[in-house]
Amino acid sequence: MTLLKHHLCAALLLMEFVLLPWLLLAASESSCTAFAGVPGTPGHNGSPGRDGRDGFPGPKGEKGDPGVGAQGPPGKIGPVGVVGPKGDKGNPGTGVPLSVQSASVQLLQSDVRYLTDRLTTVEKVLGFKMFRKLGQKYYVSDGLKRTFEKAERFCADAGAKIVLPRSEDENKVLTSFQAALESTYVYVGTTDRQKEGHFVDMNGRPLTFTNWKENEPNDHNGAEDCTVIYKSGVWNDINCSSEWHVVCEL
Ligand code: MFU
Ligand code: CA
Ligand code: CA
Repeated sequence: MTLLKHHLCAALLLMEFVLLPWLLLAASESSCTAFAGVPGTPGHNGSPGRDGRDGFPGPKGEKGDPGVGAQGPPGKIGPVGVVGPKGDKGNPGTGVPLSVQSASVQLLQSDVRYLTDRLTTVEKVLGFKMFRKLGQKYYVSDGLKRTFEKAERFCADAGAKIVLPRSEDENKVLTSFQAALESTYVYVGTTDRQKEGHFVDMNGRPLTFTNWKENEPNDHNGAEDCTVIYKSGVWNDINCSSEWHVVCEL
């Protein structure tokens, strides 16, 4: 009986981990004798323990450097100032009546015409090799000799006329010009071609100034209808086909 009970306990112990809980309960209600077992192999190392608690707070840090923030935006515009004092009374106007203005414009136009004419004349003068000025007149020459007819054409082409002194002063200027030309004679713009012995200017008008040499004009050989001026400034009638220096007046 005792052996049977022993076998039953061993069987119960064997099935302890595989039989249903009620079998385990039935075994524990009986009394079984224990046997000392063989010592097992040592277990594996356990898993690491939990992390320790946080340390105490460190000492307080040093004070930080001052901030370097950018300059802020400009402030709002100030309030409107008080109204200034009343200005002084204006000066009288400079306007002129339209009629006066129109007259001024006409004067200016007249000045422009005059200056334009003078400039045109001066530019013509500058085209000549030699020139003299007396008053409003310019005397010009290219230094060449021509017959009276060609002299007329030469001066006309320059918008001028063969020189004709109308005063003592003009006669003197022509004389000095003649010296510069190293000329014996210079043609003067007067003839008696229309009426023998009756000298007129190139427009057919009678002369207001003359400076004839003594006994001139003499119509020498009945063939002298043109006029020249000597170096001394006196005049002589002479034939028109001879070539002499030419001076034109502008
Ligand atoms: C005089 C002048 C003539 C010419 C002649 C040679 O006549 O009047 O014009 O020069 O001499 C005598
Ligand atoms: Ca004559
Ligand atoms: Ca003569």
